[in-house]
Amino acid sequence: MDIIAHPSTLPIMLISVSLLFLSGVAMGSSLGINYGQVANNLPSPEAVVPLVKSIGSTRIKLYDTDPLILKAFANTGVKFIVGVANEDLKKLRDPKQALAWVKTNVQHYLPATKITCIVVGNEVLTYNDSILSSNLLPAMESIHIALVNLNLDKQVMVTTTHNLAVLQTSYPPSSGAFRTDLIQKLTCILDFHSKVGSPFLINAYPYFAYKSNPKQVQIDFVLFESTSGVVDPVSGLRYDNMFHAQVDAAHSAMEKLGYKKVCLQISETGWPSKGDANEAGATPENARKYNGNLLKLIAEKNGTPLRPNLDLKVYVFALFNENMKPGPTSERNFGLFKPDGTPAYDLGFNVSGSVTTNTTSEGVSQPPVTGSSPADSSSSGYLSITSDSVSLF
Ligand SMILES: *[C@@H]1O[C@H](CO)[C@@H](O)[C@H](O)[C@H]1NC(C)=O
Ligand SMILES: *[C@@H]1O[C@H](CO)[C@@H](O)[C@H](O)[C@H]1NC(C)=O
Ligand SMILES: CC(=O)N[C@H]1CO[C@H](CO)[C@@H](O)[C@@H]1O
Repeated sequence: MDIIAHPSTLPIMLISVSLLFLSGVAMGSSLGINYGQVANNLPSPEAVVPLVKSIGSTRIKLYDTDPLILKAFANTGVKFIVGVANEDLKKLRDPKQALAWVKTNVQHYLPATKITCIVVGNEVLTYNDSILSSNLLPAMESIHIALVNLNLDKQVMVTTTHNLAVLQTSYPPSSGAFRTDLIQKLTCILDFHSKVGSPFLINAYPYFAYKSNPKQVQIDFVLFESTSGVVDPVSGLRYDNMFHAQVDAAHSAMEKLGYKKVCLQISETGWPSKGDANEAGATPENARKYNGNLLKLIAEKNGTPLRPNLDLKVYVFALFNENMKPGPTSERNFGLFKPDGTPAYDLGFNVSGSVTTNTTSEGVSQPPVTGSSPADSSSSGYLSITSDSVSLF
């Protein structure tokens, strides 16, 4: 049984989904979080700045180049990854258009806003749209050449994101292999990464594997709470969570094509706190366990069984619940925070820095710091919807 099934039901995130990189200051970790904007009730980017700071974020990645966000985060030291929408790939394979795009959407904000990477298209290859797919690498190349011409290629990387479904085989992890019909394209893309030194990005959701097969898949294994784990019969490596198994399946697939040295990063992962009746596992408690355990894992910097020394970069999906996302209820409930800035559930981790209680220009109240212990100072608080200072760290 392929316990690491990839649902083709992965969220359609064509537009305006952005990513935030969290760096747990207290833990010295490097965690990212998606800052999606498919919603009509989110706070203004200015109001999001303190929220991001409160959770120790130092990196943000956008699927677009939202000027309001890029301006709001100027001089904050936060590093940005910005995005090109799939529908713009066709245009941007033209080097002239790519140069104009980079000038307007990247160079314009430098150096005040630290844009470090451009994600060209999201999950393009798994749309099975041959025209869209054929524009992917040319667009990546044109944007890279534009950066070279502007002398920005050393500070701004070019990449794209892939759905885990680019894998044909994902279990056991050592058998990880790309879909045969995508191997040619992926080889060229990996070759590009290898040449320019940019990372290969995968969106990986153990949640979907669980949701599609809740009777067979052990919840403890997907929530990082397994005690026994699973041994890969070929490599002999023991996996105690599905996330690492998915990541190493991708590592194996890359290695099979000869690209062991290209750096793999996880551009999206997460767990919804709410779902429809038929969406097993979508609860606040499971979301807290998944994201909390993930944070802990990343803070430990132990790498994966196959790559024990890897400082894996992971971006959690998402900063906010997004009320305009289509699909089942879970799609609108992946956020760590509600649109008003209060936690969507007991996040189980501390925040550093103060969170303002002032009302924003849009009338959205910023979260009060709640649940602080009496000894807590006003400069640091525990962001929790419970008064119980449960913390994983
Ligand atoms: C794309 O093609 C693959 C392989 O033929 C198939 O398994 C998958 O379901 C298709 N996905 C979509 C979204 O059509
Ligand atoms: C989290 O914050 C609370 C309240 O300030 C504090 O008591 C607790 O020790 C903190 N936990 C960690 C792990 O920092
Ligand atoms: C308008 C408003 O509520 N302003 C407050 C913002 O927060 C500072 C610091 O707590 C207060 O001093 C302001 O009065």
